[in-house]
Amino acid sequence: MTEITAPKSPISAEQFADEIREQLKYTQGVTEQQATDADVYVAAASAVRRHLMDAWMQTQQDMINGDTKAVGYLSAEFLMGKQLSNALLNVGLTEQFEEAVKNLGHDPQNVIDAEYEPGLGNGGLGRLAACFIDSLASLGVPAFGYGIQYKYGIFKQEFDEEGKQVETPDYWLENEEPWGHIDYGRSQRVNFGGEVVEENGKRVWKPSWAVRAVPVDYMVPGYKSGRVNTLRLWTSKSYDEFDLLTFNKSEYLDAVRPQVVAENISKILYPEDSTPQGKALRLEQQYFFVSASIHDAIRVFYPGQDKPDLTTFPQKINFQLNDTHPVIGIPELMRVLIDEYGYDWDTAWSITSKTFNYTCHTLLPEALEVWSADLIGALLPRHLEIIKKINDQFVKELAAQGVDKKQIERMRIYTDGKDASVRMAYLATYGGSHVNGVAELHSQLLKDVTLKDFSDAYPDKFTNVTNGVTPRRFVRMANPRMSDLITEGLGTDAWMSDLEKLQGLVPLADDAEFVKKFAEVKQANKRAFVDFAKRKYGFEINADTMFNTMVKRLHEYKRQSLKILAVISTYADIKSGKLDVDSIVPRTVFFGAKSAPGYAMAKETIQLINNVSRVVNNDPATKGKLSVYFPWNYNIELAENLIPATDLDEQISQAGKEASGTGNMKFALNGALTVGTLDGANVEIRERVGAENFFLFGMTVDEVDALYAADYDHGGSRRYYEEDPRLKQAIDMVADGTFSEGDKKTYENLVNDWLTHDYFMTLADFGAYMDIQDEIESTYRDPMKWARMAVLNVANSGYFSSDRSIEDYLERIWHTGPLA
Ligand code: 26W
Repeated sequence: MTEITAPKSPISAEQFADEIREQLKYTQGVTEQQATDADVYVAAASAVRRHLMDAWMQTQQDMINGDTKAVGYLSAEFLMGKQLSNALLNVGLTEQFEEAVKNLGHDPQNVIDAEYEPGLGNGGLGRLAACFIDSLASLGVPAFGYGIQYKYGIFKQEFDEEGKQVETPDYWLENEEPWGHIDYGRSQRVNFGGEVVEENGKRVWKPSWAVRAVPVDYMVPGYKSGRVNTLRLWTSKSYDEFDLLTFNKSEYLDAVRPQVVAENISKILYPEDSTPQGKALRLEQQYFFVSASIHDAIRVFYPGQDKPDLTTFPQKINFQLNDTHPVIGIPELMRVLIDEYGYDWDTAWSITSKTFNYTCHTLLPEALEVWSADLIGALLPRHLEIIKKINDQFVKELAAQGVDKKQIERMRIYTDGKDASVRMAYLATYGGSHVNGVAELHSQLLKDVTLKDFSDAYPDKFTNVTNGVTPRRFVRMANPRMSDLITEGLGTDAWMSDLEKLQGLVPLADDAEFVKKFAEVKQANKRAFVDFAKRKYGFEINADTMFNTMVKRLHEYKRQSLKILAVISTYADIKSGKLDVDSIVPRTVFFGAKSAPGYAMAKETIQLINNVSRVVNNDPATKGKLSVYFPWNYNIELAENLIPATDLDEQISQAGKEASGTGNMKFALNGALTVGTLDGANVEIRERVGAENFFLFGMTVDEVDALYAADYDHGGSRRYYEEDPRLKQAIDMVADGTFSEGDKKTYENLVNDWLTHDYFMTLADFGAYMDIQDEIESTYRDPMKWARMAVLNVANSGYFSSDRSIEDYLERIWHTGPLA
């Protein structure tokens, strides 16, 4: 097998070892002999940063001096994963690192493991932002990621004895963090509160408090592009570090209060996905990072200018709004242009509406943020005035277009009355140039349902950009064995920056030798995962079983409950003797999922899965042929280890609910087959890999709608329970205490919901889901057939590279490209 040819950097392993020694001695003050794995990690990271420094500076200069428009990716979340391996790969030092670290007497894997994974995101939306900035840098496009450096990322998940989720704080900055560079000189003032007064015929905001936004800069190295972009994450600090007057009165706690309040803003990532909470602190966070970023961009692109010509701003940078979270940026840029730089309304509007674009990442109406006008008024009174004025202009514009009154009422950005509120998705749609969904089906549903009125009034604004994932992290780094085989098969590693090249593997699906090697790689990955899971979780997993995985946030619409009910049904059949355990395909089912801390139904599902795992894994009746594992604290590291080892991936959301999914892409690219519904990007994956290489089941969007129309969610589900004995048996087993040591109350809410409501139609899809399992089993019994299908999944999934997504954004939305 040919070795992967990492891009060679001009230095040798020996030189790299010397650089690590130098860091250890002169920066960290430890001798080579004393150095722990963690010390070597910090030293290696610092050395890598130094290697990137020239390219980073050059990229910034070229961006400021050239005339290539930049992209500002505004996102409340960046779920980056560990940085060291990725940086080594992109800068071409992977091999030197391994040799150098061995020479220093350390195991490279232990050094890599010493990095603490930052969890500055909830799930798909945050990870997409991380993939996108990797692709932007790899394509050489000048770009900033702008976000928040939360002190506490997504909570760490543990399970208690009863199998319940327990959340503990994730203080990721506990140890030295070598990647972020804090740059006090680029701080920005961010104001809040107060009132707006009339002065010389002008509206003037008199804020009542302010915080200092301090940027922490992360380098974003492109793969083989020689370009290094910037991820600028803001952290909040107080201006009044110490209120001396109060302190002199010896009221110590009061004296530090302003500091505590200010630092609260970037203290914690909200762990809710899907359902926003209208909390003041959340709005403060949003305004905090967006205001700082806008001012930062003006300073970057008009350095040292007191009176910059900001009519050119949209030619300098376009801001992408990653969901509604940064949408307050629209009134903020209006305010900056009018109040701070003296532009008239129309000029300001022309600049603003050309600067922003909006990506929607959801289909759940409850996930579209709506802020109470009172809250915005109290925190940002001038912005509320501007929003009202935008709304007035909008309403007039619609009336002039002949839109009827009723429709205009439905579309209002600002709704009057007692519960006056601001709809951020509508503000974003009106205030920006383009709106996009994240998969074909999702973009279509946005136009047809969620934002239909807007699509009727502004059809040209709407477009689609199907999501993608970075092949560097999720193929090359996560799956080196398969990557080597691909490189061998294609005779080049150019696929890593042009993933459509994987198409070249299609003929190899008929090469028995190649398919056999492919199956061996999968088996080796499974054994490697068994070792990893033993070390990390103490699990004893049998690698000679089908690895069947469902990893994603825990949400009812994603339907982890469908999967666990299917497992329970099989278990029940084994117990009752209906199913001969020796006749089934041995299977290991993996779950990974965090639930929002306040989401009761999701938490009950977690508890159920854990207890099914406990009961099934310990029952001699299953003879180890059916097992369930739920490694806690699902994160990027676990994804990188589990995805390459997976045979069968679950993408079983109710049709019309998952905007895209990106896990589905990672699995297909790593040679797992998918069992899935026609939802999100599953539709496009199936089109590309071929219907015959995808296990499709379940209702379509239209069938789901028809069932709602027939009042399914008001008692309709019960019929399925009564008519399908497999389903009845499984639900009864949950209800009768089998998975709660006899207690019938534990899963009461779940069971009641299934039988009376079941909004996401788990029961209605259960039969089809059980039926497809037969096809899955018989396919798996033919290992070469399965492996051939897996090869075709890999070969035809090159489209799902985030490089392609970014190319689409460049062409359809940003209209810019690489630096000259
Ligand atoms: C707290 C409010 C809130 C609301 C929605 C927080 C976060 C969200 C996100 C939109 C949730 C999210 O992560 N959406 C996912 O975005 C991915 C990237 O586009 C898609 O692949 C997923 O289908 C979508 O659920």
